[in-house]
Amino acid sequence: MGWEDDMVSSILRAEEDNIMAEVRRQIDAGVAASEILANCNRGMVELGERFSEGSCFLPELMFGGMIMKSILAELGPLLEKSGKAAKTGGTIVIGTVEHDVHDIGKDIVVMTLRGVGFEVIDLGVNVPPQGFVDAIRLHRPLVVGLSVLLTTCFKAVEATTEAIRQAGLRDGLSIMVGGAAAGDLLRINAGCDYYGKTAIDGVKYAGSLAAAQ
Ligand code: B12
Repeated sequence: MGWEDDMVSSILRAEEDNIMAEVRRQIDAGVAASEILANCNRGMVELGERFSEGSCFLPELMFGGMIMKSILAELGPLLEKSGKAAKTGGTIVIGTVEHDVHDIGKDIVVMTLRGVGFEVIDLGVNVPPQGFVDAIRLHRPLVVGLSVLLTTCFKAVEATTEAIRQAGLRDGLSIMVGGAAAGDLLRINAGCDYYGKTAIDGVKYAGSLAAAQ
């Protein structure tokens, strides 16, 4: 079994010490932070599948979340470091939509965007539509990012884009949506401009908009 599979099984067994030691070993060996994160993500997806089929429960999801937070604390500075030299420019407002408290994927998007030089206003989780509207008025971003992990929160995505439109802020603003529950159908139904499957997709999209300015 390679280190990649070791990481996945450490997440599934909630072996935080093992996985943190492995993360540090891979950093020292020069493996890219994004590659390490992609493997951890595989573990989280499998954890979610076990939860939905009833072979693991909420405490396991919570442990998985806590381990991912520790991993992000270790890898975040590496993801963000490259941004100090980069000059992508532009502001991005991002948050997890109302009634959804999942923030690990959003945090990865935030760190990766900062890593390429964007200024990112992170609104956190459970952000009501008005929270996005107020932040757009204040910061005049190039892009707004919506993260959604629960299918029950699709309505919150729609309510957010609608509130932005009603506030007269939609023209010239790009809205991207992502997170495990998101997809192209949601993008279309909620009137977003772009669906990003991964953090890197979101960064590429924002980068292409910044370059076109
Ligand atoms: C950890 C976890 C939790 C933790 C969250 C901890 C935290 N701080 O975030 C806790 C325990 C709190 C939790 C709670 C719940 N959870 Co939960 N959770 C998960 C789990 C296992 C992992 C999520 C995760 O962090 N993944 C890792 C990150 C890196 O992946 P990601 O978020 O998808 O992000 C990547 C991309 O999607 C993308 N991305 C993310 N956001 C954005 C935004 C933009 C703009 C872009 C471009 C890209 C992008 O970038 C990231 C990196 O590439 C998932 C399983 C899964 N498949 O996702 C279930 C899952 C999301 N949870 C689920 C459920 C049901 C719940 C609960 C309702 C359980 C309950 N009965 O209480 C509650 C809801 C709480 C709430 N109101 O939000 C279901 C949702 C099912 C559905 N279809 O709606 C899932 C899918 C599990 C399952 N298969 O059943 N959960």
